[in-house]
Amino acid sequence: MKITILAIALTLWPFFASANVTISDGWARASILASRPAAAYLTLTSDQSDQLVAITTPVAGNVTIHAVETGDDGVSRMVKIDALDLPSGEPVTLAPGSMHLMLMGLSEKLEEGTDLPLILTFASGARMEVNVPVLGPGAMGPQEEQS
Ligand SMILES: [Cu+2]
Repeated sequence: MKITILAIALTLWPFFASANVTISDGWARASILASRPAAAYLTLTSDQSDQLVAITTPVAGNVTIHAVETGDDGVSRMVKIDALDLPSGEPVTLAPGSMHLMLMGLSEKLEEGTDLPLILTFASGARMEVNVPVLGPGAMGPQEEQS
């Protein structure tokens, strides 16, 4: 397993051959206020088809996977994804302007220079814990998104 950032796979069901998922390019954007949602991004590559079904973090009450869709009226909206498909061997990228992890109910704002722990749960039963760096607030920060 190629470890690009700190990633520890915890297998909940030892009798299942769980997919090997590589996480890369993980980061979160520093948030201005704890009361505003924050966004985190990463790239997932699974060696077997799997689904990302849940994300938790000790620092936020709720984490959802969002996609951004542009409606017929030309207005972009965020759409919740309950299970993110991870096709075998194909990188799935969450990046600004597109899919992202939305963190709601932060216990404190995300401080630039710290690490954000994320616990990912997959349909296969595998669980991974990753720490992603919190980068500075940017022009496309989550505070510009309408949720
Ligand atoms: Cu969102």
